Amino acid sequence: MFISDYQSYHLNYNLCNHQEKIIALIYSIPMVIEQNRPDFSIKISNNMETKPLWTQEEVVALYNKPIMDLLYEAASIHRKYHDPNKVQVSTLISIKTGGCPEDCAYCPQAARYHTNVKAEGLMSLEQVKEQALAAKAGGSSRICMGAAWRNVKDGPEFDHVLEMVRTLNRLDMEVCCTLGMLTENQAHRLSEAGLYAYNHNLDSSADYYKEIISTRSYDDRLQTIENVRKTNITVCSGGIIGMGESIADRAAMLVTLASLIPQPESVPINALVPVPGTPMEVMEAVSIWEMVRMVATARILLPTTQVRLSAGRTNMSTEGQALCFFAGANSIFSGDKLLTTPNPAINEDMDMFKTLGLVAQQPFEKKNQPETIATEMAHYHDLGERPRWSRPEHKIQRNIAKQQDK
Ligand code: SAM
Ligand code: DTB
Ligand code: SF4
Repeated sequence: MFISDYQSYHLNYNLCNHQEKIIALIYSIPMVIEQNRPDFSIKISNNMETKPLWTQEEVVALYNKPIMDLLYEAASIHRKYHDPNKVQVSTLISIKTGGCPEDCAYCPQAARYHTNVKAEGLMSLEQVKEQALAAKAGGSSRICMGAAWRNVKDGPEFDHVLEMVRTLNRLDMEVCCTLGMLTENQAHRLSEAGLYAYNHNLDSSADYYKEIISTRSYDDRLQTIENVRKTNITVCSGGIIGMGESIADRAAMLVTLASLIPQPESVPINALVPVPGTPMEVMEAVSIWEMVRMVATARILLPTTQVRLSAGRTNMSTEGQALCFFAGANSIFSGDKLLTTPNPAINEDMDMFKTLGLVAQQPFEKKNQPETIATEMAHYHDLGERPRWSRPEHKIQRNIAKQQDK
């Protein structure tokens, strides 16, 4: 029902484009009905500025446009939907670092790679609260708690994370988590605790994904996003550029993100941080022009989304970042550390905001603060879930080839 309503809107749109007025009139009936339903009107407005169904080829052409044309187009859309001088500021807290069983080729926290990251257990509530308050004092409106987990398992550790969510929501900050794969019941439990956003990145195109991760599937990722969508939690999902993917892969990833219904409220664009000891250590840093093109293309496909300039800012000048903000980026991670790698110092970012005349977005400007439901009143409980998800057999050929080159 949900999908077919949306498809009937697309069909209607395409028919109108082809001037098939009589047929369009017939198909417009469900659209008119749907427009009176509040949630569907959000979906329409999410896709209004963009061609509803972008093809990968069209997006590649957009990405490759002369930079002035691309910037003009993206900035025009940006100004229509957002205050161009306002930037949302999030701070990451690594609540459980390293020792992860997955094989994500970019990640310094994967146990199988030999990086400088030391595995640590779950952080205490006091430490998280202290770091969150410091971030709030530094102008941050959102905390994103990251755990080096493959997926969430019910039990004392997840209960502890739920308590962290309750605690931070009481600080009147937007609370986000990135804990790996999540079942629908777990998503509901986070929602009842007062979670504002859940980050789960697609990371790459479905095709290129096989080159970077073999321990879980792309469909697992989409399923987790779908589970989050069944709750009141907003979706944060994006990817990484600079892992050896083609422009067609970048376009395909954006098409997948733009086709989610509704589109993600937040899309982080990360430039790969090539960490020594990971299979990606040899990758060259992405150029600022690739970042500008990726942000601009994301902005055009995702008009109402907050596009976040994420990992990789330490390599970018103020001028480079200014171009990204002009192209439609309106969110950053602040704080001198991401999860395990460096990020620009807070005072550098404050100077940049001052130079560019940017102001920080206040918490809950885009959506009301979620209510924290006391555990005794909760509808969703610990089911003892220890989901297996998929375990694809695929081995990453590309990394083996790289090892042999050495
Ligand atoms: N373990 C959870 C998961 O994978 O969903 C959450 C934490 S994981 C570190 C969150 C995201 O950080 C990844 O999906 C990836 O996009 C990003 N990331 C990790 N290492 C990175 C790197 N070296 N450079 C850029 N982004 C990176
Ligand atoms: C996202 O897209 N990027 C952030 C956050 N979401 C979790 C993480 C970046 C991590 C960079 C590598 C590190 O610091 O470990
Ligand atoms: Fe583990 Fe997440 Fe890193 Fe993959 S990205 S290795 S799942 S922490």
